[in-house]
Amino acid sequence: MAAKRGKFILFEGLDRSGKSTQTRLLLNAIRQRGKQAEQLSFPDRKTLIGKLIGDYLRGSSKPASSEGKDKIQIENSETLVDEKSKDIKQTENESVLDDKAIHLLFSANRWEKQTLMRKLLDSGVDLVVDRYIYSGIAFSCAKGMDFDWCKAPDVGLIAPDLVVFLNVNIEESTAREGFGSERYETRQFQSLVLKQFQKLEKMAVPQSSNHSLDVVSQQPLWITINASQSIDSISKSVISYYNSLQDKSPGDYFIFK
Ligand code: Z5A
Ligand code: MG
Repeated sequence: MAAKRGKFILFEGLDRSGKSTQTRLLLNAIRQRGKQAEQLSFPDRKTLIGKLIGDYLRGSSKPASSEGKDKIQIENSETLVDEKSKDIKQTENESVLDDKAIHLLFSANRWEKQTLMRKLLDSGVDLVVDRYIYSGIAFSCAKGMDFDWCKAPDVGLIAPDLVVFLNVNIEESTAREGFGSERYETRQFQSLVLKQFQKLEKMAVPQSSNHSLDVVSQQPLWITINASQSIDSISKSVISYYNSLQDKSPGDYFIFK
C-alpha cells in the first residue's frame, strides 16, 4: 500500500475564539486513534524571529497605525528628528515596528517552519496548526494595508487541507479570560479583523452540506463553525470534518497561491 502523507488542519479566528482549546482537543483525538500528530502555533514565539514578534505584540495595547507618517518623516529628516525628539523617545519605548516590517516577520516565522512541516507531513504525521496565513492577512489588512501586498510573502507556503474558522461573537470573545493584554486586543480592532476574515471566507472553497470534501478544487476547504457553542459540540464537528478529509500522497500539498 502506498504511503500517505499527514493531514494539515488549521484553526483560525479572532482572539479568544477557542483556537488553542480546539487545537489541543483535535490533537488528542487523533493521537487516541494511534495516529501521529503534532501541533504548531503561529506566531512561534520561541524562534529568533518569533521573539521579535512577541516583543512587538506585548509592546503596546493599541494596534499600530497603517499610516506610519511620523515614522517615515523621522527616518528621512534630521530636522524633524530634533524637533520631535520627545515623540521619538516615546515611539522607541512603545517598541513600534513598521506595519510592513512586522507583517514580513510574521510571514518569515511561517517560512522558517516549512522544512519541518514538509518532513512531518511526508512521514505521515498530521499537523494541527493554531493560526497561519489567514491571520497574517486579516490582521494586517485590518490596519488598512493592501490585500495583494499582504498576501504576497506567503505565496508558495504549504497550505492546509482544511481551515476551521471559529466564528465567535465579539462581545463574547472579548469577555473571555485573558483578553486585552496584547497589542491587537481591543474590541474595535477585533471587529476590523473579523471583516477581513469574512472576506477571506468568501474567497475560499465553501463546505459542502454532506461533509464530503471537495477533492477537485485546488484550494483548501474552509469550514466556519459557530464558536459560541459548547467546547464539546465544536470539537465533535471538527472531528467529523477531519474524518472526511481525503488521503493524499507524500509531496502532494495544496500550495498557497
Ligand atoms: N497575528 C498576526 O498579526 N499575524 C500573523 O501572521 C499571526 C498572528 C500568525 C497573537 O496570537 C497575535 O498575533 C494575535 C494575531 C496576531 N493577535 N491578536 N489579537 P496568539 O495566537 O498567540 O494569541 P493567543 O494568546 O493564543 O490567544 P488567542 O489565540 O486569542 O486565544 P484562542 O486560542 O483563540 O482561545 P483559547 O485560548 O482556546 O480560549 C480562550 C479562553 O476561552 C479560555 O479561557 C477557554 O477556556 C475559553 N473558551 C474556549 N472555547 C470556549 C467556548 N466554546 N465557550 C466558552 N469558553 C471557551
Ligand atoms: Mg491561542
